[in-house]
Amino acid sequence: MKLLLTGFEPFGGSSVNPSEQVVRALADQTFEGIALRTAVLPVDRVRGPAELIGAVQHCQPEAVICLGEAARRAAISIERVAINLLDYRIADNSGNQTRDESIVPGGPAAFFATLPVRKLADAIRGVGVPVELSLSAGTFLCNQVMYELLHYLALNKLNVPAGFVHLPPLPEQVVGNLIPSPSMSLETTLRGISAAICAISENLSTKDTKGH
Ligand code: PCA
Repeated sequence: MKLLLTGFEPFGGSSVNPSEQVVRALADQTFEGIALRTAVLPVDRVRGPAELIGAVQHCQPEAVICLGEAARRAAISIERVAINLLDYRIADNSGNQTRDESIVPGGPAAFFATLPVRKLADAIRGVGVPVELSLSAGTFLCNQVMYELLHYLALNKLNVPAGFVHLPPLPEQVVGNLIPSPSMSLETTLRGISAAICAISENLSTKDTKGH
């Protein structure tokens, strides 16, 4: 099974992004029965989604998991839905701060993830890693790439399970915070995402691709 796993470069003044580190670490690992393809996307309103769609066209994956960082999340968060709204709370790495715009004018209000989200959550919990199903991917770039990916797959009638998973920050990103906020070690996050990858592969081999 060919699976595309993506992360994002650092943004918002941080020098690291756990999603980039997870993608780079897992790119060197072998998963039985899985051909893993990886990409690290720029935090740029135009180039981020464009590079993701380009990677999908190039790799022709059978499943796609996009990863990103979410501040203040205490668990790996499997996103159930992407909404057709850009309302950036901070600027992207190119200085764009889009407010109150649609991602695809006239497009559907929302798309549900087509990954088997409940099974992924069970698999992550099964290896002892905190996980939740999330009802909002925000209104920044992660929601945007999830929406654009699901829109592209739907438009092209590609039956490829796809979705987005937000990761808590790494401990070194929050250690200096005056108000304490949650984090997760890279090792723990890697264990959870590895379990999710194996669960998708098992689910695809049983041909049950029920999403939300
Ligand atoms: N997180 C941001 C964009 C890049 C990332 O890793 C988000 O949650 O939208």
